[in-house]
Amino acid sequence: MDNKSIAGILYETADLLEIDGQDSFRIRSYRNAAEAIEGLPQQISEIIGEPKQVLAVPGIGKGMLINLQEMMKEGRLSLHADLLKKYHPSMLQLLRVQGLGPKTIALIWSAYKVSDLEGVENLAREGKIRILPRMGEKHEKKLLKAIEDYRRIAGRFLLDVAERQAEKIVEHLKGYEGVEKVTPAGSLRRGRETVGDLDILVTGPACCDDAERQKLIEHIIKLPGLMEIIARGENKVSFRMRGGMQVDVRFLAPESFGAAMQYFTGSKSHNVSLRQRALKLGYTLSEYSLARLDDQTVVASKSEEDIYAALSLDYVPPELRENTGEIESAEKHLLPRLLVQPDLQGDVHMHTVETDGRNTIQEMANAARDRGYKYMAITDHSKNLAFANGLDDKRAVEHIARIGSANQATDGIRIFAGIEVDILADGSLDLSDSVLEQMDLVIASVHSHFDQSAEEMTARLLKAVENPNVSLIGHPTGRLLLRRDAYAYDMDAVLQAAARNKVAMELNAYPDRLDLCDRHLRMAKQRGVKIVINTDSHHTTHMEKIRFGVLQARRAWLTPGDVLNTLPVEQFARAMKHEWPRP
Ligand code: DGT
Ligand code: CA
Ligand code: CA
Ligand code: ZN
Repeated sequence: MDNKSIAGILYETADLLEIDGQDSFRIRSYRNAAEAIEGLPQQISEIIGEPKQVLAVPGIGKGMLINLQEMMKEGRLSLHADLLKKYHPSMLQLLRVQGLGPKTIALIWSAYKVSDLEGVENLAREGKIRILPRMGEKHEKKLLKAIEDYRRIAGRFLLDVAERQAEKIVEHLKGYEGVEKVTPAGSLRRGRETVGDLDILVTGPACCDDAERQKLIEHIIKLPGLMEIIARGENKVSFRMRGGMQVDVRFLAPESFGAAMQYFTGSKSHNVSLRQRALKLGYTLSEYSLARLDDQTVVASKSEEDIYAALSLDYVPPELRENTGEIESAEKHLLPRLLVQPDLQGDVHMHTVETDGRNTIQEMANAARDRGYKYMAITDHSKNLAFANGLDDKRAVEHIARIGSANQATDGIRIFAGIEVDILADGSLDLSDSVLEQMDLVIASVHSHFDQSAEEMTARLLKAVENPNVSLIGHPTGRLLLRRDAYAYDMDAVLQAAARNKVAMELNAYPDRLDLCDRHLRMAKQRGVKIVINTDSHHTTHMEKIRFGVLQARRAWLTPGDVLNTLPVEQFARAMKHEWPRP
């Protein structure tokens, strides 16, 4: 353990002691020690064998020495660990919110036993913070603002937010005479689950001359919603939008557009590997061109396809450019035929007005049919989700009948009767087996007790996977992007059990979930687990979110064969009863 990590733990301990209402002298002793250790020229680890030297550090007494010895020996501080167990690790994130100090956090904790960002935000929205002692409406407003800022400073944005922002900018630029091509590059083009900043590339006559470019910049900065200009140069303008997103717009000559697209799409580590390959082949690769090393003759620059071809590589789709084997595969012509949206024949996770959805069975079915789907499933919630008016056994059976009648009455699409049943804390399901048996498909999801230990959560999910009525696990890690972490469990064990039992994993396409994530999807594929891509639509307009799922599937190298809802309807129905197609 280095000084920095030691100090970090001591600071956190001080904050947690304060939340715990301990006396100020004790709290101060932890903060003082942390400060002293941060400023120390030598490492504590080097002098820990000489207690006298450690005690000579101002701010460190006998009690603190024992703490330091424990940290050196065990790699942890039991007091810190105990406090975290008592208050939950999410407390630490709360402490990082500016203006939300230990005192306020303690107050909220003692009143509501809430310790996470999302929970506190909900309390504030419901007006439950203002009624606490020494609080008021103003504090509550400030708190909401602070949480919003925290998220913004954390500095990343959901894919759909970034995409919407980019579309507005592209539209604004396209309306300008002399602009020919406008393309977002960077992480947005790669379909990464969150986006840091937008990288937008522009080319056309308006980019080819200094005076023209300055005029174009004048046009750009009239963009509605632009908050501040960060940098204004010859070939680039950077600005920040209301809401905090930063945008880099770059002006390019048409002849180097392909090289720039390649460079600014990234990822950085893909580019590093590609440049190394270029060097090995006697070329140099830059944002302007691929050129020969000896005489600088340009070999390729107009299009990305030209560049990859000149490097003897198959074209690498942007979603794969993360330097996780795509260059080797492109060289050997082994890149997979990635999933595309038209491969999907249905969307099988949807809610209706019967629980927390906004539309009827019929409205959802019509919308799915309009999208060209051959099948869909209604999967309302079960009773454990009381706030969503979840179904009990009796209502679930009645709902099956309603879905059946809608299916009878509707041409052109098969409506499956399903359920999204809660996986209870002990891994049992929220509805009777005799009811679940009657379903065409059963999605089992965790919606409560997220804070179980990894062992408990693993056992819970394994039990659900082993239930013969379960067809797939819904949003398998429960994460909410930029809001809530995945719950911890042994993913490998669960995937292996899923492969054995032929239980699929969902890729929940909703942009704040994207769950499983690309990395876990690839892991699932390697373990032989099939995927179902769903939107979890609560409204007919949500179905279009499916494309964010397709992007993540592509990033995970998935082909149509890896995804069950590419199957024709009868085969899909069998796959939901553990009869997967042979590879
Ligand atoms: P983000 O914005 O954090 O979501 O991620 P990116 O990938 O959009 O990263 P960004 O905006 O910093 O840069 C855009 C692309 O430009 C990046 O994917 C690759 C390229 N790039 C930026 N800096 C470098 C660099 O130092 N070396 C190389 N090879 N490429 C770079
Ligand atoms: Ca970027
Ligand atoms: Ca950037
Ligand atoms: Zn759902």
